[in-house]
Amino acid sequence: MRNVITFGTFDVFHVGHLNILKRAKSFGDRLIVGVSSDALNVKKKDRYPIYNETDRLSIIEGIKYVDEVFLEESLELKAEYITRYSADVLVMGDDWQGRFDYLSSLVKVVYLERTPSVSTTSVIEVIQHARIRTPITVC
Ligand code: C2G
Repeated sequence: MRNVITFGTFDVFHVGHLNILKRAKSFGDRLIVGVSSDALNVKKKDRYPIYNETDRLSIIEGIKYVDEVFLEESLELKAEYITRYSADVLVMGDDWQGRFDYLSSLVKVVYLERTPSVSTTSVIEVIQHARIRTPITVC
């Protein structure tokens, strides 16, 4: 049994998130996902996610490629999470290229190319502009 672990905020879930989870699963038999807590997201990105951590955990848990989820409380706890979940492979998007090489004595570290042209930020921008063009009138 080969365990794969990956991490992310997965806010405003989109096809780039789905692609990386699908490809991560293909590296083993079980996929375990550390979903960044709201507090960790504030530290990383200086803002709260749109969806709170409870909802993001539920969404990721519901994806068919995902076998187990947990809350990632700190970027510095990777080694502990890897040991706790007996991970054999760590998969990260290549926006993190090189950042987790120090864990390669514990796990095989794999960076996958990000899906082009989609991000949580771009989705938020599209929604903001869509709201300006087509205001909703409630009467
Ligand atoms: N991703 C992708 N393609 C995109 C957007 C995101 O492959 N177009 C990948 C990212 O590379 C990451 C995962 O989807 O591996 C989750 O993305 P984020 O939610 O942006 O993750 P991030 O906030 O960078 O958190 O401990 C590490 C972090 O918690 C990673």
